[in-house]
Amino acid sequence: TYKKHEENERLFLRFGAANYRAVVFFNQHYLGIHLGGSTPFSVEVTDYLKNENRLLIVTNNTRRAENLPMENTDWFNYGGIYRNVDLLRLPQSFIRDLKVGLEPKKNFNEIFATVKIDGISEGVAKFEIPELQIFEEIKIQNGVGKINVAARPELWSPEKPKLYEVILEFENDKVIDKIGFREIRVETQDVYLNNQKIFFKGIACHEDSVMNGKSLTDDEIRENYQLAKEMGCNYLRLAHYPHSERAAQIADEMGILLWEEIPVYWAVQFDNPETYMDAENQLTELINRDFNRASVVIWSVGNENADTNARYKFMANLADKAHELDCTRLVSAACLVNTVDLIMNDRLAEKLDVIGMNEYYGWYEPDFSRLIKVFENSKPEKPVFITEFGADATSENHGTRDEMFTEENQLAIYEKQIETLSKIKYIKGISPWILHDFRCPRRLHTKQNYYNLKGLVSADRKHKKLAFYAMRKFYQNLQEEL
Ligand code: GCB
Repeated sequence: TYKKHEENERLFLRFGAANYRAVVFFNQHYLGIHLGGSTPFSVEVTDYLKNENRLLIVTNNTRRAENLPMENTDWFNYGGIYRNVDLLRLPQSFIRDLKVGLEPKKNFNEIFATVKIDGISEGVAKFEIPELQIFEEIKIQNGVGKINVAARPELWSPEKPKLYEVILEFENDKVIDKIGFREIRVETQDVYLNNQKIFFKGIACHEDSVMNGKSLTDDEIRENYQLAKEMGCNYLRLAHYPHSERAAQIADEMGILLWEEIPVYWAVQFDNPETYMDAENQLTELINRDFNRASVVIWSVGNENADTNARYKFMANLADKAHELDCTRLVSAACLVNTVDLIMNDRLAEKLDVIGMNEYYGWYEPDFSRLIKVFENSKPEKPVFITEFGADATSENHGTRDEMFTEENQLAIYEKQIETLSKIKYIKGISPWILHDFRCPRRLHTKQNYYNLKGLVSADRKHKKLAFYAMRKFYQNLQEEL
């Protein structure tokens, strides 16, 4: 039932995510279709409002070869409307977009803001950061405005995740956000956060909980970050699709650096323009959603695909797009080792700021000497992140170091990995696979029982496996060295 609040109000429905094709009808009017199961979208219903209203949303989770992710995923993809749906009551003219950040290469002395207005296209917006004594006006022309302001904010970092209240007002609309200011950049083989070299002590993470599937509560997100912190991490790789927007908001508050990714994952139809559109749209929606989150420092354009010409073109275009949309972050992708020549020579590296690399020596590939060769043979000109390594272990299953699926075996593989990786100077970040065990329909081994068991913590987060402590020790020692 609809009751007007204000004259001339406009009503929108905003879907946090619908997995993975959604068609929206309102009072029997077709309002649109959305593709991509992890990013938000909105529809305006103003023109179709009645006293009694009927909303119909058809969500189809059948994965298709030409979309992303395609049919085969190593996680349980769930389906339906699994994030919040909000009803927005907005004035005739409203703030459609506000992007705020620290202007790069300005000695931390300048803040920028860009604004998009829907409705009246000329006017003046009020931009304020009271704590920094910023009270400015932004001139809006053709629905857009931009300002650069001199400022000296306290910088956001994992040690001190300082956030400022930022307010924008235009006519009768007002948005308030909490925003941190930081600068991330790469120089030769190093990554700098606020001008200081940083090692990314990380862990990968899926969006999956025993109780709530993909719809993690805030407490569950905090629990994940707390576990990562306990392991000594300053960083998480949110694999393999955009996690909820709360994940980045909470990371902003708790001081965790994030890698965010789109599901360009395995056997993508790289030749198909429809597939490219899907990828670029998901990337654009993700960047628009999380642009103001200081915690997000890396956009990943995908995971584990062989270096073919079609794939190079597809992913190079995505990397260019990410750079074009956002010059305040780094762009990366999780690439594969060339296992024939034992070298990292993925051509996509040209387009990336940080080279991500997945490798499973000790698990899928038993011969560790080959990993050592890979590092000897590779001469990357950029920082390398080991975006995955790992091994399955059933929680509390104990045995010898050679016995697969035991915690001791997982530990043995981690120890060998740590020993090898810690000697490689160009490795500037590590995110083993993975924080906790997660549901996975492909994992049919009797030990796995539809779970991927590479977690360092059990699926219910109650038990920490032995390798968790090995990682913790490694990260703690790194701390002292730095
Ligand atoms: C990978 C994939 C990840 C899998 C993992 C595994 O390389 O990127 O999605 O879950 O290996 O456990 O095999």
